[in-house]
Amino acid sequence: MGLALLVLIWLITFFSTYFFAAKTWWLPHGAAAAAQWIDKQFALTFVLMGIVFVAAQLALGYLVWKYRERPASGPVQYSHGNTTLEVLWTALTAILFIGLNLMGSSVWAHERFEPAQAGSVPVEVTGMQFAWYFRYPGADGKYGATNPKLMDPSAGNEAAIGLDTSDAAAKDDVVAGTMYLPVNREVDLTLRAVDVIHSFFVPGFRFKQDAVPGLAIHMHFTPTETGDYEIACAELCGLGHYKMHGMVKVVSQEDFDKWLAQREAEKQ
Ligand SMILES: [Cu+2]
Repeated sequence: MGLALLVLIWLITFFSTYFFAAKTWWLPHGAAAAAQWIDKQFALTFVLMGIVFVAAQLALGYLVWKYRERPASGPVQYSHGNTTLEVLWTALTAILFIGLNLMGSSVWAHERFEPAQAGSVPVEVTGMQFAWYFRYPGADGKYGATNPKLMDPSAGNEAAIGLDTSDAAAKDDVVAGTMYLPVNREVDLTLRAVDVIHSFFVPGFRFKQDAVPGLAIHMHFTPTETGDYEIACAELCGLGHYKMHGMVKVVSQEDFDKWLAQREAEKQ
């Protein structure tokens, strides 16, 4: 029995480590400025945790086998444990955990606490059950007023987020169900949620941030390659959560300007 458990534990360890090492299910290609830093941090965390995981599981299998029940085994003795060892591994775990957090915090803090560069593209993201809407402030650079009483989700776009068309600043606001972004320009994001907490997750940009009702959360990032990128809601937000899906289209500055001008024209 001891030997069977040893083999089982080591086999589970081997296969679970193999799928990570072989990158069988891995992140898509990173297409944002911060992606390489986030991937480095991600890889470092995985390697360190992988070493701890493999060592602990190998030791577990070995000890299960070593202390198996044998005919000659005496009565069981209870051990108090080893206080020095307990203090040591608790301290090491704390150092590892806090250290990795400190190392990774600078990339996140840069996207969160430092303001976006001058000349960045302002986009407001609104999450609602179960869709994403993207608002561009237009030529005046100002988002117009919204009013919850004017919200009509079934009408989509401007009406869905309750844009108050009587507000002068709202006249040139463009609202779309697909996010268009120009390549290599920083995006100044404002995240809002209508009903419950949603999470704006673009795996290709390594970007994830909760959208919380009552808060306007500012973040910024820079897409570096043109193409289509999937948006997922990463917060279980209700029955339709699975279909709360969207697309980011990263295009050239020229195509972006053309698209925005076309949307402005459609509004008139
Ligand atoms: Cu959601």
